Amino acid sequence: MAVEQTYIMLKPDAIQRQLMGEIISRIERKGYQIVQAKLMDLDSEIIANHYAHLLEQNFYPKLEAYMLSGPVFAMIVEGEEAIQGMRTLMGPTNVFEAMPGTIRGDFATDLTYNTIHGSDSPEAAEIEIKRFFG
Ligand code: YYY
Ligand code: MG
Repeated sequence: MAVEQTYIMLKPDAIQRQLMGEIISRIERKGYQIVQAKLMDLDSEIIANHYAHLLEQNFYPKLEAYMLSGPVFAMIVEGEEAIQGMRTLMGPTNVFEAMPGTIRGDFATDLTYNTIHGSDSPEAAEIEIKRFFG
C-alpha cells in the first residue's frame, strides 16, 4: 500500500452536462483528496501528446473534436493506491461493459464521450501530472 497521486480529468461532456459536482462528490466520498484542480481549455498539441498512443486510430479525429468542444476540469487526486482505485471508480474504457455504480457505467453511453480520464499506471500518472500541471 502506498499513497499515490493520479491525474484525473473531467472531460467536456461532464462540464456541459453539469456533472462536475456529482463526480467530485464520488471522488471525495471514496476518501481521496483533490490536491490541485483547474478548469482549462485544451489545444490540439496537448491532446495529441496526451493521446499519442491513439493518433493512428480511425476514431482520433472524433476524440480530438470532443476534447476541443469545451473546457475540461483537470485534477491531481491523492490517496492510498489512488491510480488503480480511480480506474475502478471510473469503470472500464468500454462503457458498454462499465457496471452501474461506476462513473462511466452511470453516465456514459459512447466509447468516445466517456466523461472522465484517469492515469492507467504510475509512469503515466507522473507524465500526465507534469503535462497538465507543470
Ligand atoms: O485510459 P482510457 O481512457 O480508459 O482508454 P484509452 O485506451 O487510453 O483511450 C483513450 C480514449 O480514447 C478513451 O477514453 C476514449 C477514446 N476511445 C474512443 O474514442 N474510441 C474507442 N474505440 C476507444 C477509445
Ligand atoms: Mg488511457
